[in-house]
Amino acid sequence: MAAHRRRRPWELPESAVTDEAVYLSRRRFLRALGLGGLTAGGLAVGGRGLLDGAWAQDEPLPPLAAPRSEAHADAGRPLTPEPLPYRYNNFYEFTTDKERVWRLARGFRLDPYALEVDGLVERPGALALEDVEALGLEERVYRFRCVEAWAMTVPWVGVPLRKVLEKVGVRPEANYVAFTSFLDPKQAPGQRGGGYRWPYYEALRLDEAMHDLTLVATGIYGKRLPPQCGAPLRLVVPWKYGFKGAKSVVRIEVTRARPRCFWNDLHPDEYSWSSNVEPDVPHPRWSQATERLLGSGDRVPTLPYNGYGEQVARLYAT
Ligand SMILES: Nc1nc2c(c(=O)[nH]1)N[C@H]1C(S)=C(S)[C@@H](COP(=O)(O)O)O[C@H]1N2
Ligand SMILES: [Mo]
Repeated sequence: MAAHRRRRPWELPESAVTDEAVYLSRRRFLRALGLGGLTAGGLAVGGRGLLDGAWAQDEPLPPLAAPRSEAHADAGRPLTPEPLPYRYNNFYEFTTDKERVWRLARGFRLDPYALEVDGLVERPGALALEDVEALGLEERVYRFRCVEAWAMTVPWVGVPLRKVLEKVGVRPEANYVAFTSFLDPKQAPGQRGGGYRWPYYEALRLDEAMHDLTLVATGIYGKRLPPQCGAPLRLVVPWKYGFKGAKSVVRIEVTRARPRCFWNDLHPDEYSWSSNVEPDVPHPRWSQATERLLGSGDRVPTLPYNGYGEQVARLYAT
């Protein structure tokens, strides 16, 4: 078992989790860009274009075009301005400081990459990224809700996980699907200490994994995922808290017994195994009734199942 941590880094003042010099220079950098208030819940940025200076520092991302799914063309909210989801990340393999992930993940590559799919399947094996994408890439705009109460709306490019599972053939005795992220301490400074048990691991029930909304994403905003967003392939489960969406996944295992999950193992009292978005169920240390939009900084009500209840509530009907 990983060491228990009583407080999560996100409740600490930023200066406590960030080298002071870096912290101060970042403040100056953001001030120079005209970015005033950083809030606990997210970057409160007034409008588009403010991050253009920082945006220019990204490595160019190869285009990844896909037809936009009509059913998922509109998530009922404006899209989060493109640079922001590349500048504010949770990816503890690199750092717990959301605003520094992009810098530390720059140049991160899993090469060669293969997605191992095994366990209770008819045809276990390794899939290349192209094998996954050949199953039919589409673009879908989804709302995204982190358990820390910040939220964004982004166009993912990906394939329903169901298509991957159908390709390998799920055996009848299967009940769950487990996801394992990469392990490479040479590239990921956060994996060289910190008391967490790497690699990151997550899981879904089989019916959740087979649900049409559940995506494996290889792109965002019509381009390949940047490293900080979970390149080359991540999971997206829009009705659950963001941490269920494992990044940089290298293995999918279909199982009979219920797999363990990273955050649920660390703090079962704070992060339930299923972690559906439930505005009426407060986190022990904060309310989940509202969320702060990355970009505008507006606080808006959180919806049951993150607004996807019509599609998924039947999975949980007793
Ligand atoms: N491997 C891995 N996957 C992860 C995480 C992580 O630290 N490591 N963080 C999770 C959390 S808490 C969130 S909110 C989302 C953040 O995705 P984003 O940075 O692209 O917004 O990734 C999830 N997947
Ligand atoms: Mo999160």
